[in-house]
Amino acid sequence: MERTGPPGLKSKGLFKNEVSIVGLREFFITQYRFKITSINREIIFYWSLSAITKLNYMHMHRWKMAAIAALACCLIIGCKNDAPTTVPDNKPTKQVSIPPFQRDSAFSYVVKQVNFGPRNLGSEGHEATRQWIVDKLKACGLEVIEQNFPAQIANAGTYEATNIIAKYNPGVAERVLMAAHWDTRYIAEKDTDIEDRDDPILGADDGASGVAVLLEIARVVSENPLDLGIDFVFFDAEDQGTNGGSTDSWCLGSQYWSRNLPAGQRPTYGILLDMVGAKGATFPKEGISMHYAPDIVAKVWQLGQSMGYGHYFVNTRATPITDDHQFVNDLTGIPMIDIINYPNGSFGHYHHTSDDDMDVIDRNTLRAVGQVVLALLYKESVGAI
Ligand code: 1BN
Ligand code: ZN
Repeated sequence: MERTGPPGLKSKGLFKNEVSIVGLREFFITQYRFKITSINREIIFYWSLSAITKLNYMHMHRWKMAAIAALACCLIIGCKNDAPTTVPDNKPTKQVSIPPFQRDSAFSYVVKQVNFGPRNLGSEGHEATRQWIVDKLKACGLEVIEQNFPAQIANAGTYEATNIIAKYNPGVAERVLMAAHWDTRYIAEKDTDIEDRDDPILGADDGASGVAVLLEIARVVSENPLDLGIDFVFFDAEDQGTNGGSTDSWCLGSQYWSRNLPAGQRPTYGILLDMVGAKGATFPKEGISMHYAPDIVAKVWQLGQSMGYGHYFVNTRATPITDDHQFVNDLTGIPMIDIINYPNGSFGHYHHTSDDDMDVIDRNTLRAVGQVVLALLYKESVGAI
């Protein structure tokens, strides 16, 4: 098993994924103690000042005043050493073993999809990828449903599209929705080369990365059972919209899924993964996620930072992005966040260009996202987060 955690955690000789709760507890205890001791220090300081002033009025001997001042100093310095306190620790202490997310496996799933070619609606790559995703999910023992719907693409006709839904622990009431889009854009409208702008993109990051992380999570949970329901949804027709046109021209799969949600079981919340595989990716706290699901954002980003992935899960805000989570939030009321590489309110240089290929993918980015989501799911399953 890999031992590549942050130095502080590694020095304890524990696996990165085993230590997360301990690390969190220590962090909160330290924070709490610091507050208590600074307050104590202030109280002792002002108490000493007033005592010395009063004694001065009482004409006390200077040596007695000096002794009291020295005692106060000792107390102040003593507090600074953060001696153990009896502060109650209200953080969850339940231990849970979090299995490793295999970055090489996820990376191979990106390669596989890219090798199918562009996966825009009506393409050969689209059909081959649909079948491959379904087969992978069935091989994990998941219950798979193909939800077909007609997708109308502006000026490009109507295509048969498919949301792929896979249920892990279908009988368990407490459920989390995990989603990504599996189609790729039919044009490279931002390409620097004007001649290439009509070509479909490979979508290594914009499409394949989210699917790859979800498939690796499906593999891990099928081999390491947990007591939580997971609804994996692979949305189709997310990326066929019109730039500057109607918002509704994007995210057709999530719109259809949201309008046709079966009655009964509803996931408590959802996480969308979009563009989660690029080198140097950063995931800001995106506007729609913050509007509809600030608690989920806080939970995921704090967890990511506590696991040593703070350089991905950054504490910056990003303007709202039209993406599948917008329609799930608007149409179903299920709070859903988007983990998306959108630094400083803009996409990477490769976005919607022919450069969105394997060269932009970094298996460490895939691992960071996958390991944080896995930790979240396993902790949720025992109520440890
Ligand atoms: C994200 C990645 N999206 C498409 N590729 C969604 C989107 C739609 C972002 C419209 C901006 C505008
Ligand atoms: Zn896109």
